[in-house]
Amino acid sequence: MRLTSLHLREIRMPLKEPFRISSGVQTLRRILLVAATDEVGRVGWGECTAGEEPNYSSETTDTAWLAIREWVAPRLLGREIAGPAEVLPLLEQNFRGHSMAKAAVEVAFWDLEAQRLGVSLARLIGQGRGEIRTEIEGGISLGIQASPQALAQKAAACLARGYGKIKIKIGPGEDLEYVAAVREALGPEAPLMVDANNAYGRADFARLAALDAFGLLMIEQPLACDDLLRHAELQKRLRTPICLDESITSLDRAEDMVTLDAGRIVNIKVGRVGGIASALAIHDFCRSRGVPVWCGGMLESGIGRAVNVALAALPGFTIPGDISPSERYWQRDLVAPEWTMDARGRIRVPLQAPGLGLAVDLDRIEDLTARAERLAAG
Ligand code: OSB
Ligand code: MG
Repeated sequence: MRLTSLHLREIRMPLKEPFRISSGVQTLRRILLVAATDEVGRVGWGECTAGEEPNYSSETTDTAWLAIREWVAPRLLGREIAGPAEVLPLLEQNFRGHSMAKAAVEVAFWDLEAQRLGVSLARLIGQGRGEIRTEIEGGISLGIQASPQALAQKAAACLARGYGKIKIKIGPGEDLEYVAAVREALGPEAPLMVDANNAYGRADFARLAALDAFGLLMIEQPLACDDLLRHAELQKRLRTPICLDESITSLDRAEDMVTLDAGRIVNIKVGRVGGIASALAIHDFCRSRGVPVWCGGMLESGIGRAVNVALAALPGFTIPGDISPSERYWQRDLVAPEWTMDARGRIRVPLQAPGLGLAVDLDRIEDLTARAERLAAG
């Protein structure tokens, strides 16, 4: 396959409600979309998961735009490429970081390949990996709220709505009381977890150990993203499994996590690990080691969500992901049909239509576009 052009667009989509985590708040998403055209005129889509500010990782919408224009596109445009699995190796040579920028374009190659073969993305990536799911369980990630009571009310409503997992964001001072209130509201059996987004340090180990009392499925990324050793120390003191998110930037880091026992569950995000090929490698490794994985979210539009749904259909994704229907985030999404979740909390995996399995609403994208740039083979 050969790319003839890459069309970058920044679209602006207000979230229905602000999303606050320990490291910052998001209200308006500035999403970078990539449309890649191949030599026969097919168009593949990719969504960059970088945020507006460098609080989750060092990447942002603006740094990703720069990285794609200056370094990603020149390596790929006009070049004959055997398949989507060849893209990341080309992008990794003497090109550090910028995983979300790389992934946005890599994903478009997978969409193009699936279209070329006439199969859904889920089937393409599921090939040789056993039975893929026809539906996945939805999960929700709730931002930090004004009070424990407000959060507990929201969480209870989500459980009643059918979500298969409730995740709540925590940070120092906004933790034990919040978790206690939510556990009380949901009952002892409800699938509940917390995500700290790097907010704690060694001085907080006792406080984190107190979370053991709440029967949580896991504690996600309590410590700094580059600190596997202290995660291992903490895991020794916890009964609750640690799940790593920000720390897992590659297959190597997942292997390190297992070697060091720095965590026992992995949150896989395509953007953070540099694309689908890397996500698949992490999935395969974790599955071979009996380490459960689940698919994280980055407040994606319907395009990025399609990738998450396809990934979550793989057999190693044994825990519901942070995958919610379109209506949880947006007044109106930019795909048709929008992503829906039934009363049992199930989201259907599109397996019939080739590629992402849905129509991208170009008029809607045009309306939301704040800037655009076309990059063509030189
Ligand atoms: O840490 O998982 C996270 C959103 C933005 C940045 C980081 C995270 C999240 C989520 C969102 O938890 C989950 C979703 O997309 O619904
Ligand atoms: Mg997280």
